[in-house]
Amino acid sequence: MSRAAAQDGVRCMWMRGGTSKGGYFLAEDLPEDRDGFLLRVMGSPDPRQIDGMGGGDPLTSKIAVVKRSERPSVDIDYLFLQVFVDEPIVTDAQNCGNILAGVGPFAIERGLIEAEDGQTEVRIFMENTGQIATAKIATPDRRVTYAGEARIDGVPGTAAAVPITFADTAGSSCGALLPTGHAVDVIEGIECTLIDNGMPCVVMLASDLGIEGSETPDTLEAHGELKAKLEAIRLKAGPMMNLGDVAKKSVPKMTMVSPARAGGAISTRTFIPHRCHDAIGVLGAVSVATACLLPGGPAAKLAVVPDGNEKLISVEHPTGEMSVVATVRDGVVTDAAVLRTARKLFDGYVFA
Ligand code: NQM
Repeated sequence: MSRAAAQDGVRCMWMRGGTSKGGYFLAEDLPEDRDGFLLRVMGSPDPRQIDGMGGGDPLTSKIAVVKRSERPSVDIDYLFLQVFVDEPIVTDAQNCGNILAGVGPFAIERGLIEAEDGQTEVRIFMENTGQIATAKIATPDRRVTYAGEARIDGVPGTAAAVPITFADTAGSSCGALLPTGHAVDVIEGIECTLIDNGMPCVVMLASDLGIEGSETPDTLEAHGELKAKLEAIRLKAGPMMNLGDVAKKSVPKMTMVSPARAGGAISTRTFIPHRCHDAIGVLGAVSVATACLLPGGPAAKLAVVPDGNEKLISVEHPTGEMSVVATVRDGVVTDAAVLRTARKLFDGYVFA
């Protein structure tokens, strides 16, 4: 740990992005021993992260690293880092569409992008997967505002809308939408769809795993037999999805689907991969929504999907739903849009 990072602190903004929370840094501000520094910042490894900023949950132990982009037609580059809570691991093996919601506002606030009067469109290169997202940020009088009327499930109150569009996310980490070439693979006796439309996910029927699919995350986290079965499937799915040995990786995510209960397309419970998500990840929801469109796959057996090329697929989760608007051409999802919000919580210096 450099003495400066420990004693003088490092410039950092803490933000809620969607249903996640974490530290946002300019790439140039991070010390050389980046991972050691971030573990100290979060207080990992420790289940409570009591000696750091993390909240004892993978969803509040997240980092965005942002810089001005040198790529054509792109404004900024965003690298997402997951800091494990109870292991000394910092990984870039996954992307995060929730933390992404804060990246545009952060870049404008740090002066990397000049705001328009009203709304500023920010094109973001997602370094983890090499793809581009476009976020629209509310900027009345050329200043970021976080206040607004948009509501997303899993976050109390309302905030300024941050609509985000993803294009060409198929095979983001696995090289292909269906890395095995099949809509169904049987692993440990369970029918699985191994899919990556922005986030590597294993999609299974909740009923095949012996659960209803409406249980609370706490109930599912206490279900030792279920967790052992999911991990056995995950460790086999990893190499099949071109992810290699996933024992120490946060992908693939494990989603169990059941019939929608609140008028949506499908209901989900997702392990990410060892804790059960209170909601569902953004790109996780895009991948699950895409799985709903695969004839013969477990999700398509249950999903209620509208006709037409612009499909609103409401993915239900433990604290509500996430609406994915998928554009479908010739049976292929070409792009997907979601609505998120973000909030600046503090701006200052964090000490390691
Ligand atoms: O899938 C949690 C989250 C995520 C990831 C996770 C995410 C996404 O809710 O794009 O947002 O699956 O680890 O922040």
